[in-house]
Amino acid sequence: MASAPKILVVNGPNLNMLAVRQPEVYGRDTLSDIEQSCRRRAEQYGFGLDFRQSNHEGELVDWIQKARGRHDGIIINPAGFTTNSVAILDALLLTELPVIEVHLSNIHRREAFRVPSLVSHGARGVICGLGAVGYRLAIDAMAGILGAAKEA
Ligand code: DHK
Repeated sequence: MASAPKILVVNGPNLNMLAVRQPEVYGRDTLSDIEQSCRRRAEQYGFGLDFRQSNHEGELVDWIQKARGRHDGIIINPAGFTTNSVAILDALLLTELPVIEVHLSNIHRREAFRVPSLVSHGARGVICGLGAVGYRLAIDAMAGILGAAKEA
């Protein structure tokens, strides 16, 4: 039997502070709450899930690079690196994996400096403004991309 598809969920800087950090913007779920809900959704599809967060660009780049050949898709909230990290975009591109970009808040309704996203150049699709639900929707979308949607 083929091994279960494995999804990497990568979270950028300050997302470890969810629930404390501007809850009116980013919501009241902790990152751990979001991780648990992603795990439940991934299990429904039979996906393995690696869920990570770092405040350091190089660490994010290392994890993304290593996903090549090890994972089947990447879901990323690049947070404060969205508009400025060529390194993260390049890492995503070199993986040749399907990428879905997620933002908790609607970055298009906020300050002008939060757009445009560089990461979007490497993303199959973008979900933003739906809060923590956006992560679950990204897993649903990834299931569709990987052809696993019917099995859930
Ligand atoms: C998270 C951040 O930390 C911000 O830097 C982005 C994004 C928006 C979010 O909505 O999840 O601008």
